[in-house]
Amino acid sequence: MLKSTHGTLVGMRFLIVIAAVAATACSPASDQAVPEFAFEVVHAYPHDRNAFTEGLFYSNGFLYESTGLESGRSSVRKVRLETGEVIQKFQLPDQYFGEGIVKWHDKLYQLTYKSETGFIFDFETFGKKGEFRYQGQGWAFTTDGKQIYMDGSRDVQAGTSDAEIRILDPETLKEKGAIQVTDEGRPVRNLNELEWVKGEIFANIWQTNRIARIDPKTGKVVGWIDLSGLLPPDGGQPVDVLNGIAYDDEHDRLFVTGKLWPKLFEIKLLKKRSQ
Ligand SMILES: [Ca+2]
Repeated sequence: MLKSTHGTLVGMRFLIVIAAVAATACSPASDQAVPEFAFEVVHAYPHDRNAFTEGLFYSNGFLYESTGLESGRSSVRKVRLETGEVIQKFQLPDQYFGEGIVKWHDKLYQLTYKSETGFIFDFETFGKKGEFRYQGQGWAFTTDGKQIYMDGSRDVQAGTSDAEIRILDPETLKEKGAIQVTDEGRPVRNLNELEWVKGEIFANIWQTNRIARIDPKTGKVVGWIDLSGLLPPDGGQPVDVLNGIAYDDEHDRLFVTGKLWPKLFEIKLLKKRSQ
């Protein structure tokens, strides 16, 4: 009996070792490293260096931009890509800090930083049509044409955001789910300006020069884009961080800019050679 039990235990231990080896083989840490991408500038365009860019998307030949900061610096703008000229603008009341924007049919939705209040505008005229509420801070919006994706900054007092992307119903703007975002098993926080690009969500990591490429089905980071050196220091007015991604799906053009940057860039991604 004892021998038999011992034999079973040895057998079980062997099986556990096999299972542990198999689990290690399948663990994220032993997967191939997440690919890194560098960039090549295709074109540089002028950008309003007083625009504290918080939201950006492209639609039908124009850029749409949301700017932040209080005291009259927050706005929604329609911008001519080639010249950076602001051709239409809605100025937010002084107490609001503009954040992410997204187009939904004939409407444009805008988040604000800590007011837990969003605005609904007419897409063509920027006439205000209503407001909506949400929990926590508002950082970023994007859409795949089916639903709306929002950052995960659920705590209005927090200095960082949670490692997730909220999914909203595009008509009611109520949360209907969330994507937990991980990089090789580790949570990825501070997902700022978002953009849906060919089935992935691109996210600026706040206060870095990096963009995470996220698979929305799994939440896993499937690539990192390193934009260090994109904006060379010019010795003039100080600029803030990289923030702002827009994608033109008709012509497959990817645009990026930053807060108070004098330029907006069309870039192409280059896969870095493995280290
Ligand atoms: Ca965007």
